[in-house]
Order: sequence, then C-alpha cells, then structure tokens
Amino acid sequence: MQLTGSWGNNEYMKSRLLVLFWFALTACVGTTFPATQTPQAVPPTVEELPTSPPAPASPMLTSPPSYGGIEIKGNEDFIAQTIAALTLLEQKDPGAFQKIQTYVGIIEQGEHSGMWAWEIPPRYEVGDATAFFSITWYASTIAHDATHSELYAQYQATHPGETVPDSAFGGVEIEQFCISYQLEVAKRIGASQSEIDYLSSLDGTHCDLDDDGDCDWEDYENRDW
Ligand SMILES: [Ca+2]
Ligand SMILES: [Ca+2]
Repeated sequence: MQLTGSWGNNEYMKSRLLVLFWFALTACVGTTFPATQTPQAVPPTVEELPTSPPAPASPMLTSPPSYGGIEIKGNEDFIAQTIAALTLLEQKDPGAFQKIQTYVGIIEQGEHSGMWAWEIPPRYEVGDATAFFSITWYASTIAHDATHSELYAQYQATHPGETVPDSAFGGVEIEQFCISYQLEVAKRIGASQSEIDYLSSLDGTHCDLDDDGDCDWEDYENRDW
C-alpha cells in the first residue's frame, strides 16, 4: 500500500522478532539450566516462581506513563522529552494540544518517525533523531502528525464503512497542509529561527527519500528521523 507522512505497519514483524527472541532465550535457559544445577539441588520454592510474579517495584509498571491522556512508551529519557514537549504545547498552544489529545493515543519511541493513523488508538512512532533534536522541534512534529491522524479520522467519520484511501491523509498536498500547520505551531511555541526557516523551505516532498514520486514503505525504511 501507499504510505503517507506516516506509514506502514511492521508490528507483525516486531512481534515475530519478539517471539523468536523469547523462544531463543527460553531454549538457551532450557539447555543450560540443568547443566549447572542438579534437579535435587533445586528447592521446591523455585517451582513456584513462575506462577507468583514479584510485586511491582514502582507504579510505572502498573500504570504506563502518560500525559494528558496520551500514553508514552519508551526509555526514561524519551518519556521525559515527550512530557516536556507536550507540556510546552499545552502551555503555548492549547489548541494544538487539544488536537493531539484527540487524535494521538500513544507516542512511542521507535526506529523511525511516522503516524500509524489507522491503529486504535492512533500511534505516533518517533525516532530519536526527531525526539531529541530539540523540544520545540519534537513538539511541532507531534502537531504535524496529529494532523495526519485528524484527516484520517475525519474521512472515516464522513465515509462510514469505507476503507480510508491513502490520499485522504497523505501525499504531497496533505504534507504541505500538515507542514503549514506545523509552522504555525512552531512559531507559537517559540521554535528557533533555524527551525522556522527549515519548515518554511519544505515543499511537501520531504517524505519521498528515494525521489521516485511516492512516499511508501521503502521511503519509510530509509528515514533517518
Ligand atoms: Ca519514494
Ligand atoms: Ca516507491
């Protein structure tokens, strides 16, 4: 499928990799454990361990970090950076913050940046290059990608039962629309002049990294942001 400013789903591959990793780990434990410890030496309490998980060390384990109802997934630095960006948006551009609350349910640290608008709830995946460039830049990209998700949701609301076409929430014209909104937000939240200038220079084709006229899965894989 054609992918937009935000992009195809590799959750299946991720889960497969996780399953494979888990299996490898289990296999490793299964083969090495008996070699280092005789069955007679294992106290009976060890058998009970798998069915009685340890008590959570912190509330973070039972309630995932969130801000304004938006769940945040990632390492400690990523969570802190995301909370800083959302706080800035809430304080300097409440309208943008409200839009983000409405159209982004999860912000998750990932390899690349992209908006998975069709997921429930919609998920903004963010690469470190984007998240840690600056708080203002990161915040402006959240507003940009919330706009893709908003367009997806609006099409879905007005065309019940239909598949949302890629052109409804992606493509050059929509990129231009999202960039112009991002630029407005960037100004309101005090982004640096270089960030403003950069956004002003974009023409909506920034997502077409291999320059073949589309923004698809290959372009997504080539993102260094
Ligand atoms: Ca392309
Ligand atoms: Ca292509």
